[in-house]
Amino acid sequence: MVEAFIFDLDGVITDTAHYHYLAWEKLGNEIGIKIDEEFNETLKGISRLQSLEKILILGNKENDFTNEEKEKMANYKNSYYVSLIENITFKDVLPGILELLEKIRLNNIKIGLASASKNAVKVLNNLELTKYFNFIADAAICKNSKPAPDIFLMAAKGLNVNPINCIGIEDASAGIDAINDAKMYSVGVGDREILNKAKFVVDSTEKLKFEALIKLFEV
Ligand code: B16
Ligand code: MG
Repeated sequence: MVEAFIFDLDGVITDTAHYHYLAWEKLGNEIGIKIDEEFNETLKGISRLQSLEKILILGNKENDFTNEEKEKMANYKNSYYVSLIENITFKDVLPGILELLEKIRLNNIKIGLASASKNAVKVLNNLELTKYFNFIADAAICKNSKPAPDIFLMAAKGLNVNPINCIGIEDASAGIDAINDAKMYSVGVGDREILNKAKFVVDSTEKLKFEALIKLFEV
């Protein structure tokens, strides 16, 4: 029996990946590292500081900065990102998500959030979706970020459900690994080849249908 659906945020509920990209691109320009959209794909689901480390490696600058400087750079990126997400509204909810949340709630199944983003609460509020979530796992106090299962396990614990009775939904390969390691049923949204470890994949959020997901889980 499905006890809970646990959602990733960026790339599943709304498409903030582009804003993350614009913010990293701005920082990259300041420190002489060119970041393109293809490279940005590799940052999906990865924490802020891990993303910065990857960017520095890309520019062969991984040994050029102190931890304090790295923190300053991450804060600089985040300030710009936060200014970009100010303008998000309910119109930015991805297709099919509101219907899915409504059906899950109507069926008395719990809903959790397992995002790597420390801005998740702000984004959910701007989308006007907070009321659907029974528990929002806090990335700020999560020890190991995706692909570790910690944030999904934190969500299951907060919801008081058994992980094996949860469906996790993710757009990033690191997130699918996290769901699988948490022993949840993994559903991927996006490219089948990138998400090849997911138990079930759809190519867009509008194909996330409640009845089909419940059936898959119960087979
Ligand atoms: P922040 P998700 C992730 O969110 C993003 O995919 C990733 O690109 C970002 O670096 C990470 O959140 C941290 O975000 O800088 O706002 O704390 O996909 O796990 O919802
Ligand atoms: Mg994501």
